[in-house]
Amino acid sequence: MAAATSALCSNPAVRKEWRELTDTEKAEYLRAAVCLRELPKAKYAEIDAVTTRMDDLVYTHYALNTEIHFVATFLPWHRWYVKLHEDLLRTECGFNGTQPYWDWSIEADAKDMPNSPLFDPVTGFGGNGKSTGSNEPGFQRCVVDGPFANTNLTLGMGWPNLNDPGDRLHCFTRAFNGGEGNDENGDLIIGDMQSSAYNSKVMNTIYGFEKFSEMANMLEGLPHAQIHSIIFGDMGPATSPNEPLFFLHHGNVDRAWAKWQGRNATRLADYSGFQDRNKVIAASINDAMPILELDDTEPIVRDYMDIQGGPLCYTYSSM
Ligand SMILES: [Cu+2]
Repeated sequence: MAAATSALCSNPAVRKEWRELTDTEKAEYLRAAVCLRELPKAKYAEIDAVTTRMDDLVYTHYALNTEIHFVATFLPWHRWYVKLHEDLLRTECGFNGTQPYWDWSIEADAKDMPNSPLFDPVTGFGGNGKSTGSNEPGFQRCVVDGPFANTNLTLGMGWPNLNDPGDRLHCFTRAFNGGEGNDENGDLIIGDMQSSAYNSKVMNTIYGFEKFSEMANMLEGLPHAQIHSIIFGDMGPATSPNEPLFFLHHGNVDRAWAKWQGRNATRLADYSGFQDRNKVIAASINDAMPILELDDTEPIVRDYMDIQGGPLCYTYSSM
């Protein structure tokens, strides 16, 4: 324990749950998140579908899909990515707060995901997509309220082409569902949006694992994946950072890992699994993580194991 705590940063930033923010703090985060979607791209000069600063992040996540999901690096890679996004909000959009997270187990325990305050049109991210009456592909179902419904914020990649290389302009959209298909009118069945996949019972099972690989597999495969699936629309495909809630969702996934780690020296160094989905190349804590053009130097897993060591200095309001 001594070795792990000796390098602790002295004044960690506190990432709060969205509901803990004041209305002013919420508005400031939403402002900065919109700002990043309005700035021009700084990377990927040769890729036409990438036009905004946010697209730089979306394209990176999309193009690396199979290298960063269902492989060992899932958790450290997304820890790095959420931090990079938070840094860009600060350096390029004047954000003066801290990355918030979304503890969706609160909605799950209440079986009330469709009415989450995060979908509030004024103090949140807007709600479910709605039919627009348009015949134009990509514009038939759109989020129509909240700060991201602005038509100036049309998106260049992803929906409705899902996992095809995307260059089709579309509106920001969500398609809430319970994973049960459509009703007799053709509308998606919402139900309780599969709350049993991400409630506190599931999280306690995850916290109970002894090994990193077991904990990480269930965290990624169950609550993490289901949140993407039940919100759907832009949250569904590999271009999911198009959905602004992506960063609050992954803040919570990161919090779950950090909570599991505690300040336990063994767990802060526990990293295992495979670099590839075929499970051929064993993962090492000294692996460099792929980032394409998004940043100048490839981050090393070792530096992203501890949220209060190395390049990181933050904590969560509830651990
Ligand atoms: Cu991801």
